[in-house]
Amino acid sequence: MSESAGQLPLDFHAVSQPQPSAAVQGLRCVADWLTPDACQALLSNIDAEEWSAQLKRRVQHYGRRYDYGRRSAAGDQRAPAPPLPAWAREAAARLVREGLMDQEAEQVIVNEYQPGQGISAHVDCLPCFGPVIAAISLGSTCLMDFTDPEGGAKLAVPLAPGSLLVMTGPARHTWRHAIAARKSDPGTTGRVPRGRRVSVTFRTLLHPRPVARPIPAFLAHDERHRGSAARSCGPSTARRRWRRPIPFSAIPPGGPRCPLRGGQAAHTVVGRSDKRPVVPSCLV
Ligand SMILES: O=C(O)CCC(=O)C(=O)O
Repeated sequence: MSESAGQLPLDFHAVSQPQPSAAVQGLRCVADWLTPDACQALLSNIDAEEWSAQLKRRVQHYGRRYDYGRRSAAGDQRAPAPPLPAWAREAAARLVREGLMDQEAEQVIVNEYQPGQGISAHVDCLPCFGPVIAAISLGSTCLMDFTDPEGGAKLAVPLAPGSLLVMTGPARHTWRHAIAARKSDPGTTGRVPRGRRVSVTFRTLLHPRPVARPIPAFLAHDERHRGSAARSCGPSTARRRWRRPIPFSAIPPGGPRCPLRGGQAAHTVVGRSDKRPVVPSCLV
C-alpha cells in the first residue's frame, strides 16, 4: 500500500539544530526533529502500510528493495518495491530543505524492533547508497552502538523518539552501527526497559535505474518472431540477442533501448554490440 485516504497529516516542525558528535566524525543528532504529535501521526501512517516479516524484525522497503542476502539494492524486477508513500516523500523533502541531505531520498526502509530485537553491526551498503543517511526514531528509546573498526573506539548513542540521526563522512563510510538484541539498555539509574521502536531510514541510490523507453518499431517487429521483449531482454539473454548484427542505419541516436521485465527497468544497449550499463553488484 502507498498513499491512502485517511492518513494522518504530519505536522513537521524544526525544533532543534543538528548536534555534531565530538567522538564520531560525520555523525549528527537532531533532538525533537519531530514533535510527539508528528511521531504519532507518522507511526499511524507506517502501521497502515504492509509489513514484511522476511527478517526477524518486521520491515517496509520503499523505492528499491534491499536484498540483505546479496547486500544489493539492484532491485528485483519481479517484486519491485512500492514507491515512497506521501509521508516518506514529505520527510525526504524536508531533509533537503533543512540542508540535512543534498538530494531527496530515493529509498526508505522502516524497521520495527520489538524488545529483544536489534540489528547487527554494519556499514550501510557502500556501492548501493549515497554519502548521507538519515534515520528518524519513533517509539521507545534505545542505544545505538557505534564502533570504529580502525581504531576500535566505541560509542553508544541514545536514540530518543522524534530524534533524527544523520550519518556522513566516517560515520557513514567507516564506523559500524548496531542495536544490541536485548530487552533493556543501561541507563544512568539502572536498566531501562525497551518498548517497541520503529525507525525510518532515508537513503539516496548510487545507481538509479535508466528510464524505460518504448521499443523502436524495427525491434518490435524482430521481437514478434522471438518472443516477448520482456523475456528477450533479460540480462542472461541480452548478450546473445544483441550480438546479431543490426543494420547501422536502423540504430537510433544513443543506441537502441530495451525495457526489462514489465517495464520496471531498462538497460541501454550502446551502439551495435552488447555493451550495457552494469547492474550494480554490491561487494560489501
Ligand atoms: O534502526 C535504526 O535506527 C537504524 C537502521 C539501520 O541501521 C539500517 O536500516 O541499516
